[in-house]
Amino acid sequence: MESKTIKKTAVFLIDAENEKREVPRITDEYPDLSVDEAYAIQEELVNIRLGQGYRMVGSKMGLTSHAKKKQMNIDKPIYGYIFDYMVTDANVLHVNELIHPKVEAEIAFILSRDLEGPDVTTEDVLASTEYVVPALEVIDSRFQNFQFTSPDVIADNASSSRVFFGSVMRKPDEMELDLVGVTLSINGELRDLGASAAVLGHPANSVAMLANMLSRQGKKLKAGQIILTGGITGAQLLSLGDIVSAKWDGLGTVEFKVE
Ligand code: OOG
Ligand code: MG
Repeated sequence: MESKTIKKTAVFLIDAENEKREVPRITDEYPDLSVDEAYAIQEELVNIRLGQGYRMVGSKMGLTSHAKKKQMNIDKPIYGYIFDYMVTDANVLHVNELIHPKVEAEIAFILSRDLEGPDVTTEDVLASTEYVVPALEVIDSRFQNFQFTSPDVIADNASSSRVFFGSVMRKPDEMELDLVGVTLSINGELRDLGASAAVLGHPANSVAMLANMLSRQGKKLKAGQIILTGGITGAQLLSLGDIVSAKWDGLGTVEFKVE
């Protein structure tokens, strides 16, 4: 793909997000779009956001659990980035800012030191983690009907949209991080549940995989960054008026209202 087309496609996706408009898949027009080209579009999109003055606060892994892979019919993990405008302190999701949001329960890591691949291990991640926090990620694919192939969703910054963090912070050695039970409820009704081992056997494996994937692009994970490790359960579609509440064993509760 020519660099002109990469730029044009990144702008197309940014416009869709800004205008809250679902758009056709990139692969409808470019069926041969490769994973590398898709990450090049994502990188362009990230640079446009940085150029607009937004700050990158972290990164995310996606499609790391069986539930998510099955739901989206894609079997390889992907990554994307989280910006400051995606994180809110208030427990409110403004649905009129989004297209067709879904929510998923995750565990997030904050690093105490940089992690640079290749060959980053789970032990390296645990030894470099300042703390873990619970997170509800709101994903909002810019593609019609929330349907896409792997290169499409990579180009679309892994559907990143909003994130709500919990206030409980734990050191990784304070808990069995692969045995964190989580329940996800909407309007008091249990919608899904799981354990954190659903994420690649251990959520720290997801961070290690991300560090190793980034190293192929000469990039690394930086201290202080937030890293979302991926939905433990399938994502749930949200509607106006919903009250979302998730509980993590040992990590408390995160709640928000869809307004
Ligand atoms: C892609 C993003 C997936 C996760 O946690 O698995 C993701 C999507 O499903 O739209 O964030
Ligand atoms: Mg996610």
